[in-house]
Amino acid sequence: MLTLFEHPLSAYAMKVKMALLEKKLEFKAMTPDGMANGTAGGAFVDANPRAEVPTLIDDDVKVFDSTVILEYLEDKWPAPVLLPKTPADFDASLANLKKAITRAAGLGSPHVRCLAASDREHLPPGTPEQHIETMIKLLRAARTFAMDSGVKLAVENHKDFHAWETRMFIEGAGKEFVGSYLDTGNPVFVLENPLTTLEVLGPLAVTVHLRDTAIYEHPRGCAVQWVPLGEGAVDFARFIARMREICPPTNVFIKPITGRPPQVIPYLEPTFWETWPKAKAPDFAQFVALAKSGRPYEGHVVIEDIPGRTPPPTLSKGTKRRRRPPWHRSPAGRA
Ligand SMILES: N[C@@H](CCC(=O)N[C@@H](CS)C(=O)NCC(=O)O)C(=O)O
Repeated sequence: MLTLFEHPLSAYAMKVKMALLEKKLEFKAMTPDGMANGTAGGAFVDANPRAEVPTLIDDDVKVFDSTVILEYLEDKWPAPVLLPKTPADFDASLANLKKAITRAAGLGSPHVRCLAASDREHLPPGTPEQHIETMIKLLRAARTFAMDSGVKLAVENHKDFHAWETRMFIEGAGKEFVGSYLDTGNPVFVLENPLTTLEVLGPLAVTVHLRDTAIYEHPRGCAVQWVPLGEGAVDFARFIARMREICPPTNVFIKPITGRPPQVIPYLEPTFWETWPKAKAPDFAQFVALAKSGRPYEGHVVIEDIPGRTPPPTLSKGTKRRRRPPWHRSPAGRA
């Protein structure tokens, strides 16, 4: 079970508790002894050297900083997604979306993040064209509600659809109330160079999230691994310059998720393409060019995000350090 070190009066901890409850995840909440007076210790400080709440323990994984915890939870339990599993689930998906809009409006947020389907392997039965149709129908069904609430739907390009497919349902529904939550870590999982994703979705961006990827050729295709920003193959100088030209004014976030092993994308195997029947050759060429330009990650790396595996104690310090966002890893320390 998940353990959350928290304090009932901490707004940071409340953020995390809301996410845990919303995702219906079981967790044990504990208020650590000795907080804020320098005497905290034990499992709490072991998990978070900053001795701050919230701190989350998920078996071997220890995560701190409320925003990083939210990203961890969303990454591991991405729910609820928009695309209904069956036609009978359409109304439940719409109700979920409306609930999310209501909450965003209640918090004063101009956007609500949405996921179409999380990843390609878990799309419901049907063709990509049918899924795009369903997405348009679902989003349109929430149009009046979203517009009246003053909230724009920000659909993340995840590991589910090519950028041009995502653009089809955003534009098909109506860009006056749906936009792109543009993420640079996911494109490689849909065979795209993040610069291609930017070209396609940039003009619709309502928020931009930066993540870097090491990518390189592999006998079965290529391998990819999320790495700290600036240490992978993505050309961020070019990305930001182009973003300035084509994106509407928007906030840019740094969204670190590292500590995972490299993952092979076996595009040299014919069966791989069954999932991607309409991939576009020019986009794929840009992706292959990126893979050819990159190389394996050679920085010190502790792969900790593997279920059932505990990093040896000698590595735990490095693990903690690398899990911190880049600005905490700077020589100046905590920003
Ligand atoms: N950036 C952190 C801030 C967390 C934070 O400041 N927590 C406070 C309680 S609201 C805390 O634990 N303070 C204890 C201390 O500073 O010793 C987050 O978002 O989680």
